[in-house]
Amino acid sequence: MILGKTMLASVLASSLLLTLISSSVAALPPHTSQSAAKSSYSEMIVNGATFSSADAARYEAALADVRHTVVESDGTTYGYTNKADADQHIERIANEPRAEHGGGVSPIHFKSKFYDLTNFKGDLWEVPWGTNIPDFHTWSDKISSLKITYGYSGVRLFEHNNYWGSSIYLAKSAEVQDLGSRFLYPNKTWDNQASSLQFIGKEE
Ligand SMILES: [Ca+2]
Repeated sequence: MILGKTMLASVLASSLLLTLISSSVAALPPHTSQSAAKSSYSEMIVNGATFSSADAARYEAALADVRHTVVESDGTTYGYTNKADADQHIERIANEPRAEHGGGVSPIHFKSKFYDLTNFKGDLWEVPWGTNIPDFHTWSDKISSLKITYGYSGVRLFEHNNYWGSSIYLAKSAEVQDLGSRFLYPNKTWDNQASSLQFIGKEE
């Protein structure tokens, strides 16, 4: 096929455009933690009021004191300023009747999945039920999405080693495809932040 001048020019222009696009993509640092205000925070209930992120700056201001997040199995999310209030909520979830999980399957067979990238992609780390991890080592500040697959209990992630700092509790069956949508502090999300993990609940 012989290209006319106009067509050739247009082919050149689009390949130039592609070059520009790929170089700007390549210029982004890997695993950007999106520290700028997000426009897509998950809805959070604090003191009975529901906050959504239509206005990220207002959301961050309203939730500035929230340190502990509780995500129920259906994704409903609560924020607490005091750890004791979050503890109480988590205990309530952990003590819910679990008749639906009968059948004698030992929880030891359940593994939760943690991923380096969003949308359950990238390096995968599987953690069997009941293994508290005070220090993620190479997985510190790395998790970007997760699936809590245990039938019996949830998992609480902490910002720092040794179950210290802010926390986010994820009930059984909770999935988070992008921790960048989970508020940690103003200008900071849970993406690439968790450093230790505790199991909440007991084997039956
Ligand atoms: Ca990551």
